[in-house]
Amino acid sequence: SDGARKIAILSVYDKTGLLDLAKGLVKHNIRLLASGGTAKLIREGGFEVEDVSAITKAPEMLSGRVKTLHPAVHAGILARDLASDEKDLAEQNINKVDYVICNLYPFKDTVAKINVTIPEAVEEIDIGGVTLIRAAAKNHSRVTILSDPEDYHDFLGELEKGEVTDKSRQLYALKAFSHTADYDTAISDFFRKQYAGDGLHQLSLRYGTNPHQKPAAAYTTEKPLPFTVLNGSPGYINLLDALNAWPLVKELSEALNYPAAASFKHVSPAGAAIGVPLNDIERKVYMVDDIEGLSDSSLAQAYARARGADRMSSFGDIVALSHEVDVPTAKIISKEVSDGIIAPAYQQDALDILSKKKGGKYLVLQIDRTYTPPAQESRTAYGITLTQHRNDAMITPQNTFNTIIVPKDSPPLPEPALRDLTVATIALKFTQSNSVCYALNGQVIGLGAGQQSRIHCTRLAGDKADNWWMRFHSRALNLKWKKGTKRADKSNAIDMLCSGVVPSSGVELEAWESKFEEVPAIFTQEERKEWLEKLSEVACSSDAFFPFTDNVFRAGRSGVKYIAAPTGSQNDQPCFETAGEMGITFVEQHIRLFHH
Ligand code: 93A
Repeated sequence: SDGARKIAILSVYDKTGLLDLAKGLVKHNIRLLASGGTAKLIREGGFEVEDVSAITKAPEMLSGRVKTLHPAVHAGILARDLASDEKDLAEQNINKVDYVICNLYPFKDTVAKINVTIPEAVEEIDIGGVTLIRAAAKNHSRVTILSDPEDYHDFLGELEKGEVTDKSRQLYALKAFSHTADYDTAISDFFRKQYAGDGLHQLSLRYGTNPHQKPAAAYTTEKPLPFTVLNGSPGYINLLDALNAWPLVKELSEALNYPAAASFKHVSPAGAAIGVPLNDIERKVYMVDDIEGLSDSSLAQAYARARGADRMSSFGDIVALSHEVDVPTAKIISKEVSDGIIAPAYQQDALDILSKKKGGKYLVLQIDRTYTPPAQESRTAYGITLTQHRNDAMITPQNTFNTIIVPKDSPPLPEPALRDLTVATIALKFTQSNSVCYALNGQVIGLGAGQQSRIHCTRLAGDKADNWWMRFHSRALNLKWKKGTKRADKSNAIDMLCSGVVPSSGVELEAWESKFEEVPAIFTQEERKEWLEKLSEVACSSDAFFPFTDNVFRAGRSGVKYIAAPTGSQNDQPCFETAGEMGITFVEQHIRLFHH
């Protein structure tokens, strides 16, 4: 036998560089075995090569579906330098294979063609090649696997020097494993589209972030999608909103043992709340005083609060609710401009109300409340895959806010403060960073999201909290609207009044005034100051430490009495001292909560 001669098996679809490689192998007295087309080309190039069938003693069959699939090939590749393996080979008269050169049928190119049929795609599913590659890569401690023609040159260089190093075989194996993984992903992607049907494992989306970003889809690989579409059809940003809003309300509801709601826009909450009962003034400010059955629905009150926090930002929101959606909640939503909803269940009557919204196109998603995402999450940015452990740190009133730094020897936080810090902090966990959130009465009252500097978050959130509170001023409560003024126009006009941006003259003033039967006086500086001083007991949370004392000062101006923030800034001490001087309780929150 010529057992001493090393053996290479070649089976390549892409025949680039094949002859140069064959030449190099032959030069080193390596015995070449190749599948049909590969052997033919090498032979025509003038190099000595045998057909794989020389060792399998079986012809290629089924029009090429079985070429290299044979124990003579795979035992030869997989055998280790073990006595028992040697014995097995000897009994079957099989020689060890030392080099495998293989690349696969062009499945990706084939399915990229328009109108490709399933039988055409099926024929491009490489079986024997993948098996060659996997077997050789598995046994890389002995076998070299070349799956990329670009590696031939360096490989021949190594052969020339003597032997292929362990390191090279490892890297070739790694490339081989990545190659087959990528190949299998392409196959499963194709069949998911063909067979999964819309909704089970994948969902076609109208478009991506923008209308020109097509095609777009959402999918899972192993388990089915954890939500179903009960009405409408989701867009890409709708899903980003829904899949951030749902875990927020789930966590909030579990942390505080209350139904919870969130109102999302552009992947950050505009509001989030638990169902603390509403008083009459709140009902009016949140425009829900006409909702039947509101007092009996904690969930409806949670949404009224979430939507009421920042009505401007909530325009066209994605709603998330922690509990089964009832009729009062659906009625509130039906009056608002909203894009969609995600919840674990719907009462039939509530679903009927929602399904009529937006001319029947209102998006209604039902999420499996038992769904837990995998621990590891990945995404790509500019073609690069980034992967990390999911942020599964839980924020709870019991465990998160125990380290009170200021005042010294402070008693434990009062229940409402603990509740509101929990609301603010869980909201931040699902808000684009940087972020700062103010909360009161079990709801967000001001949230500053996505600012590059912390003080801008603190100001933005503070200004929103101020604006929210101005809406409770008797003047804002008793506006005389012109008949037919729409809800959204009312919210816009109130926002201008409350944030003090009504111009003193011109068409913009006229436009604003046209909404009223009786034009309200704008707030003077003094009126504003006097009213804002009444805002107190506010909780404020920050997704990372305060770099400067300006944040503490700004928070204090909007009635903040409790601050929770991570520490670690050079200015921690001055921040603590400032809080102490302002009568603010400063709680160390140990987990940084950036979110992107
Ligand atoms: O249809 S296969 O999955 N059956 C096989 O046994 C097999 N062995 C190698 N295709 C198989 N191959 C593939 O054939 C290789 O991955 C390579 O892409 C191609 C090379 O065929 P040929 O040498 O006939 O050009």
